[in-house]
Amino acid sequence: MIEPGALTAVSDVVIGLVIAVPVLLAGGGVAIATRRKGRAVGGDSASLATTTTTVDSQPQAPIPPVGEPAQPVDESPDLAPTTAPPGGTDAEPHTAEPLAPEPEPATYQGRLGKARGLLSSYLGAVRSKGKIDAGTWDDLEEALIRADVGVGATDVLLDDLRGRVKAGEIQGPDALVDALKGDLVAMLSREVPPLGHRSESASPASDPGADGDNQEERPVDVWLVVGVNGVGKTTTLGKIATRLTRAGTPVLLAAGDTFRAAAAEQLGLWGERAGADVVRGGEGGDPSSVVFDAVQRAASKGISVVLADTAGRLHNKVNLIEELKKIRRVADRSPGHVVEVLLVLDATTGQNGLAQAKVFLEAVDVTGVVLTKLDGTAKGGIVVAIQRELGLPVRLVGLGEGAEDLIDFDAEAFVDALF
Ligand SMILES: Nc1nc2c(ncn2[C@@H]2O[C@H](COP(=O)(O)OP(=O)(O)OP(=O)(O)O)[C@@H](O)[C@H]2O)c(=O)[nH]1
Ligand SMILES: [Mg+2]
Repeated sequence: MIEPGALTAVSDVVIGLVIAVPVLLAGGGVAIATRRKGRAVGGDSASLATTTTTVDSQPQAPIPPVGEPAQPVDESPDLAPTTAPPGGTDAEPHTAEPLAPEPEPATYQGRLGKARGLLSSYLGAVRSKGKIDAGTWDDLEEALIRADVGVGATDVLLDDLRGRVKAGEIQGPDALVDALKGDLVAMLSREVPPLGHRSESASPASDPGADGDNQEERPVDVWLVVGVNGVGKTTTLGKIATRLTRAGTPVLLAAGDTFRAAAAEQLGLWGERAGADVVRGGEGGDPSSVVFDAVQRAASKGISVVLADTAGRLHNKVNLIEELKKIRRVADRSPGHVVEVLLVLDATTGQNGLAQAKVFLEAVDVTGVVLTKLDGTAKGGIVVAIQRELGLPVRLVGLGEGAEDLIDFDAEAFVDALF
């Protein structure tokens, strides 16, 4: 089982790596090496330090109080064995090789190419005027809309600033730009539980199954990634797997995109890199069955986290929604428990991504957004629109294709980089 705290610690370590303390880089490397030897993970976090690859020495998550009864499952997955190579379903044993030393992690400052240039050139013009006039407001409005902040959020931001200029609270363009920065940080800041946190309402371990004999079963936390084709779901899952295994939390990957064989192969490569097994089914098979098998296998091996990929074809919206609902229901069967449903959005699609997102929100309770490809031609302001219009927190940001190019969303660091 994974302690919520362990993931906070993972986040903390990553934030530390990314943003501030180069000294920690050495610590990250140590963590990888020691995990491979099955020893305690080093570092200053007690919760990480107790994590090893052996089942019995894994930390026990405190069992939260039972909130909700077990979810009724009104639809059985096709539990017939998923088609797989002879010898069984699926888990492809990987030959664990020591992970390469942790590469330089991505940072907002280093990677937000286009997004940075766009806003800062407008803001530079605003500052250089030396006074606030009608043109200033036009420039700010254009800058925010061009940066994908969205019309609604732009109006809210500018109304607030106009009021404060009128009241004499803000004087001069420098103070105005600083105030805009502060407003954006405030708009983007949210209290969120650590990623992978098991909610109070879920307690598979104390949920007596139909036959009442699984009282002792340890819960398996399931993370799902959802989103349309090509947004970066599989890549994101691979990055998350790398992050968790590097921090000493073993994971099992579920190739829930059974739409094409290549999807499972792609996940297999990430599994090899991260040192995680992959459970896969046959092409065209029932994805919920793959996820079910993965949870069972994880439980039997004492692995407390299953990361499940899904297919993202939107051309048949009704089927997609029904399929995702079923995957979620099945993943939530004890000992499985869904802790994260991460909606992956491609930042380069800008405002169009918001419309896509709404389809997924209808299907499953999304816990947060992963915004990918912010290193490319994306304009960054989409983060504001997502949090405001979808009411969802952006949790992770993709800044490249490498395993280390996924960082926690941090409102202040993000806005700093944009400005
Ligand atoms: N530059 C950049 N490329 C990314 C990022 N995330 C993913 N990609 C690339 O985007 C492409 C699609 O990524 P996938 O992970 O295959 O996307 P997917 O959502 O799983 O796609 P389907 O399985 O077809 O639905 C790949 O070439 C990835 O390397 C990112 O943060 N930055
Ligand atoms: Mg994929």
